[in-house]
Amino acid sequence: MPQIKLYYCPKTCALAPLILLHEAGLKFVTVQPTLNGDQFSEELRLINPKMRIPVLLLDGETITEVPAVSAAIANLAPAMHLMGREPLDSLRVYEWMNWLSGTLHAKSFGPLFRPHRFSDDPAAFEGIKAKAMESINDCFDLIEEKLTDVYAVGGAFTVVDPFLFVFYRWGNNAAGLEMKDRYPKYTALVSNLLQRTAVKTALEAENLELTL
Ligand SMILES: N[C@@H](CCC(=O)N[C@@H](CS)C(=O)NCC(=O)O)C(=O)O
Repeated sequence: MPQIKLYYCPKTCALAPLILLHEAGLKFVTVQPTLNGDQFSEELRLINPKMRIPVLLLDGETITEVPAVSAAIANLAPAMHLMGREPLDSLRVYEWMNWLSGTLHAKSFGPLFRPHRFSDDPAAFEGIKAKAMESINDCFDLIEEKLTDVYAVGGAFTVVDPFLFVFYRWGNNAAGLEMKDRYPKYTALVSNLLQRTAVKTALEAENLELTL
């Protein structure tokens, strides 16, 4: 059995790999890095110089970035086809994960949560957050348009679904959007995920809620 350690914090994008670890039925431990205000304390730098979570320690290898961490967990449970069953499904998984990470997370929620990283001028923060909200709305509209099923890819659960779950939660709980009214297909995907034991276990373990 591999030695698995996930650096994790409640309410963050690290919820996606946490769900995947539960889905894959793997034995693992979680570590919550200490916070210094709204930044992680310096000791995380030794593990991940980017000072971000999730970080997966897998038999001594350090893996960072949600798409790579998710793929690493998928590799540990090949029978589950978490990166997609067919070659085209896997391409769709890469397409989703790259866009969710680079556009919805980094370019949209990033400036909403931390506008100070985008300007040194506090007077600019409200404008940055407004632009971030525009981008979040555009991304959610596109997600709603793309979904045809309660799973994002290939009619089956893949690593994309828990990542979509994270952003739905942020849209609902952090950005204050009426997700249920505005995005029926996205809501159906999330509602379906909420029935899964792994999702329930991950949410319960971290005392997180999502009421639809
Ligand atoms: N591109 C990174 C982003 C990771 C990231 O920004 N994680 C957030 C939690 S959702 C974090 O560590 N934030 C701490 C900070 O921004 O200081 C990934 O996909 O893992």
